[in-house]
Amino acid sequence: MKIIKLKETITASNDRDAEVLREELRGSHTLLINLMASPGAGKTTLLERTIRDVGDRVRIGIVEADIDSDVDARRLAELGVPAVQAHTNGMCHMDAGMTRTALTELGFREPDLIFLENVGNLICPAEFDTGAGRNVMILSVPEGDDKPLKYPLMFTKSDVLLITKTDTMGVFDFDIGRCTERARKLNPELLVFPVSAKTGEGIEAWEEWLLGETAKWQE
Ligand SMILES: Nc1nc2c(ncn2[C@@H]2O[C@H](COP(=O)(O)OP(=O)(O)O)[C@@H](O)[C@H]2O)c(=O)[nH]1
Ligand SMILES: [Mg+2]
Repeated sequence: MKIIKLKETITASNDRDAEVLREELRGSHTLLINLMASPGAGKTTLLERTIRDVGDRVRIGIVEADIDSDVDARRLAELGVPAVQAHTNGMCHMDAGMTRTALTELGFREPDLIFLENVGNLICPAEFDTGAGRNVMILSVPEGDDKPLKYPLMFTKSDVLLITKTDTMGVFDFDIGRCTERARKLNPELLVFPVSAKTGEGIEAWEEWLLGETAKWQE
């Protein structure tokens, strides 16, 4: 497992760089998923579960972006998938240039599906197009169902909302219907999957979507 240090990209247009990267990924039939959420929402746990469940059907690669540490990339590399840990030099997001550097280190032509676990927070990652084919965000039950009201941009930019830790629903006042309604007001196309990475509840629907999307990028 490699650790790389990134610098913010100096570029005329991140959006254009992201488009170019997306096209290259399309050309190599690799679906890049940008996974965004706050710290502790359950990104790495969901990836562990997903790799265990579908890792024998699609070739998966991992880019872990963090300000420091390599614990997440190690956790996932232990499952036998290629993983790169990217350190963002204090920055709270990944841009397209940083993503390209990390993907080049990983080797992005081999995998069918690459997850970029973006830096944990609900604000900055949503502001930068990484070049990913799909944006997926996680909101965990303990965070509360009002988050679409407070952090609208990420809900607007995402294709999928995973509501995780549904096994804790009895302890927290979280209303899935209310959360979905608030999120869909911002983004009517948003797909919502309530899941628990712990019990496996709802995971099948997420993995079915994932395999379907990966197959589309193989065409
Ligand atoms: N009860 C419960 N705990 C979870 C679930 N998913 C993750 N966790 C816990 O939440 C904490 C943070 O998880 P992690 O995957 O490291 O979050 P990340 O910072 O978003 O990558 C850990 O203690 C996990 O065990 C879940 O579905 N249910
Ligand atoms: Mg993590």
